Amino acid sequence: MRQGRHRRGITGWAVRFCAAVLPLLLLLLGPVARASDGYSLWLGEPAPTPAANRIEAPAGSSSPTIALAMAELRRSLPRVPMPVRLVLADDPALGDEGFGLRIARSGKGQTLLITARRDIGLLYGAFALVRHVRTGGDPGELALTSRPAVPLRMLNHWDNIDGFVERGYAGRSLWDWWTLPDFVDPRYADYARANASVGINAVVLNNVNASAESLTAPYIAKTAALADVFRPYGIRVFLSARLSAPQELGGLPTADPRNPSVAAWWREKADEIYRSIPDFGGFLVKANSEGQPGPRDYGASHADGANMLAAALARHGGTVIWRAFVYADTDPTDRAKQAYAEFQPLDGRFADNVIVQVKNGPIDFQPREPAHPLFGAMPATRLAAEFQITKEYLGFATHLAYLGPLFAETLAAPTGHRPGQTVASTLSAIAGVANIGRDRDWTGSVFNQANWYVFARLAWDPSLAPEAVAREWIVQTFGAEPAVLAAVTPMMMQSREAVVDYTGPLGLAHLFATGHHYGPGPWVDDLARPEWNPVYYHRAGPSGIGFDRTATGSNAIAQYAPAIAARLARPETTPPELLLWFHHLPWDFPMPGGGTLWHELVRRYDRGVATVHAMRRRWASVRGRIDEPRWHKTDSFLAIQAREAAWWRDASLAYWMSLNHLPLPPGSAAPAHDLEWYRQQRFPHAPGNP
Ligand code: BDP
Repeated sequence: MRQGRHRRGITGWAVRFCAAVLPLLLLLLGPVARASDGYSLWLGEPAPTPAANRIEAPAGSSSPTIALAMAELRRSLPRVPMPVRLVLADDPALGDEGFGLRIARSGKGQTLLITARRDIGLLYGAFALVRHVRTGGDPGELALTSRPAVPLRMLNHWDNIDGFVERGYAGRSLWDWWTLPDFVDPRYADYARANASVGINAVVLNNVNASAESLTAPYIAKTAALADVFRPYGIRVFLSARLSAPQELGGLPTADPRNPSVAAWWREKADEIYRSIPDFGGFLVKANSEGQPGPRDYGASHADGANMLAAALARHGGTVIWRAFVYADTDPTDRAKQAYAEFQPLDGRFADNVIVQVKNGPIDFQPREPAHPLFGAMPATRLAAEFQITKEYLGFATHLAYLGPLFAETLAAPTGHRPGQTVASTLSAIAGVANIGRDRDWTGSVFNQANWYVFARLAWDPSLAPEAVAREWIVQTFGAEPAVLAAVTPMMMQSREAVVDYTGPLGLAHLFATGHHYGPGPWVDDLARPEWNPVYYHRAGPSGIGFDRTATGSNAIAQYAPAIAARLARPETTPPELLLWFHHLPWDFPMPGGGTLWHELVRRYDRGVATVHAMRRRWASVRGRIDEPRWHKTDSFLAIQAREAAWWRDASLAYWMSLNHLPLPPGSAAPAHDLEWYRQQRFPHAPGNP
């Protein structure tokens, strides 16, 4: 007995010793990555001595964009065993922005050719070549052409001119409006380079909840300074326009788009902007939504408003991007139906240089939504899909949620209007609400950089698999170690579904606390407008839960093409992920896998929390293989996420149980606190809340 105790003692000591010393040894001996503060994004730290490749410029042509392509290849291309030549060639297959990468063989040996019709294609081709080689591709095997699926690939910044970023979790605005145009921060060029590396070609600089002041002469001069920086990178600037600007700035008595003096004011404003910014992209407009002014204030339609602005921009080649995200407090119907109800009847009435920008789902950037019914339903109108890259509803900057699967899910969704038609195939533009701020790592966490990256890669090519993009990002961001790829890929791929599971499984949505949207508030029922309250969305009570959007309820399903509507009409044929989005069901509704709806709901909450724990374990396993600053910050954030996933689960279950009075299934832990405790949590300083 004594001996046994002694042996246990030695074992215990050895375990403690190993636990303390082994990580240190690993750190000293292991392939520790170079420290990074995240500033260089996926583009990598500059090599101490650049590879001595031979790079040949295109004959007889030179432009700032080509100079950037040459500089990028010199700076970032690892050593390749042949010269690289940039060639401008009029190959229609390449389109305006596409490029080809291939090997030309001659008596003198091999040359790696980057071909494009325009200089921007050469820059994109240069970045693609660097990406190919840095992710392990063989330069000797290159034979590809690539052109973007949609002509406009944009970031929408929700930045106010006072530096505050609405729904921003990465610090203050990147644009220092105060010191522009005199001081042009070198960071603006770094931003443009990052965007060009993944094919972003348009940026809206200011918040959709716009201030008219952005359109005054001083701000036009500031915008022009940014446009000058972005131009060689192939990026055009747009501004959000406040529809009441003719009144606020011009002193007109009205902003009715049908009024000739209003139209004249916008024409002159457009002329003024184009004098400083000849390639100005145009205006983004949020009208008659959440209190913004718009044509409906005057009984005019969205088409009246958009077409008036379009006329002002048309002679300069500009575009109006008009958002379909509208809902009005005067409209008592299901909020999910309002955009379609207002816009679909206007199909064919928008000018050619108008694009209607539709959020990915019918409500508001929730962790999961069905695709918006407008996609495919306005064949005579150019449409954009709008995604949120910033994680307003997915845990801000601290929760790890790789959004590739979310973006891809919408882009690949069938519209049902034509055989084989997907959301992606209906688009003229793809927009993402940026997650970028002045934080050193740009996006508040290293993994949020992946969301900027995957958004842009999918905007270029919606058929890319999110997992392949994740792997490509991991290798460029952390290096090519197999152990890192093996641990980080599943972390990323499971992360978005984990957030869905612990915040709103089975199609529940909008259960967030008021205003800041940080943390759970499914019980909130006291806000002025019905659709501001989570109880409006889940409709839970003693007998069941979910929003009936079938014919017996709001009949929102009738906005989808018949084949899709027919499937959504019955719970049995509705994807379980969207069940409670479309159906109100009894708590004991039998689920396909056996068990009741209540048990399945709890199982998913538990699964969400468990996945975050698994993510933490995987991250722990790569300690020492990723530089300490980025490893440590992510580790701390995962600890926050684990705590908050449990908080979401517990608060939600405590609330559902207060309604259904059902016990938890065996093995599922009781919430840590009573419901009242969760209801009392306050976060007055949560970031990003206007
Ligand atoms: C909501 C945000 C709000 C935005 C709005 C929009 O909470 O800050 O202004 O979307 O897209 O999700 O206009």
